Amino acid sequence: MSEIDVPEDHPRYESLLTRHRIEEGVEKGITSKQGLIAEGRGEAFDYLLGEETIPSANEAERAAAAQLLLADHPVLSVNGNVAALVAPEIVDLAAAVDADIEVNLFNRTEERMKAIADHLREHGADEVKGLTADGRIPNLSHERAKVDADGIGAADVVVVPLEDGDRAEALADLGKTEIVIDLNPLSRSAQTAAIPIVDNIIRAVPNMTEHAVDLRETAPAELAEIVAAFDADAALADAEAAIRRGEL
Ligand code: PTJ
Repeated sequence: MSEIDVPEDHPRYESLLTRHRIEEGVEKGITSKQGLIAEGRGEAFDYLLGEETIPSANEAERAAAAQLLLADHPVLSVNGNVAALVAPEIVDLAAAVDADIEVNLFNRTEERMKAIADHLREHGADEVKGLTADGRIPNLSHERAKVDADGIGAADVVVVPLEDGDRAEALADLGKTEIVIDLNPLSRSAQTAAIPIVDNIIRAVPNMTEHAVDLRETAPAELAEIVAAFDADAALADAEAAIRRGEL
């Protein structure tokens, strides 16, 4: 048995585990109630994708790892759903690619900011950015625009999981290279990303870390080739085709 009272070989184990973590996140004041709805949307797409990492998503995760290793100042953005689902895995990815972790919320309240930062620290994060909030993303309303000037504000590459389209677009407009994790290939966030990863975050983040560990000794020129060979439009089209096949 595991952290939920369901055997790990249950066919819907991952999905039930994910729901359980999101519920716990809401109870702990980490995840917003809207996060429950976002999770439901994600689950529907994951179901149609066969609840597995399709090959084009694996390629995206490898390209994302290469892009993060090449970055001068990579930042992993964490919201209430991400913290509830993959806090230890985010800490591992940050260590593997030497990235900052920043809490960045759509529904920002100081209580949730603090609860998420504490949760990340409990799972091994040394430093959590986002609470200083001395920077702004232009063209977004006040609370949603807050970032740390020396975090997302100064980042060249940002991982933005489960984000709404407005913020993903506003971040991309700032000239940041955006890696988006989103199960909906048609979402604006996925469409604006330099590297869209159409996969469940619970599979995507550990797989990115594995790729980063494998690529750690790779020369920058070769990493750049991996990034250049990745075709975002083809990956999105492939994910959409996989979802359409799942509908039949
Ligand atoms: O914690 P906050 O205040 O920052 O709020 C976070 C949410 C997620 C509520 C907010 O960003 C939001 O409303 O997001 P959306 O617009 O519902 O978008 C979430 C996207 O993530 C949707 O396209 C979902 O399909 C996708 N998604 C949901 N769960 C997962 C997912 N993608 C990958 N893995 C998941 N587990």
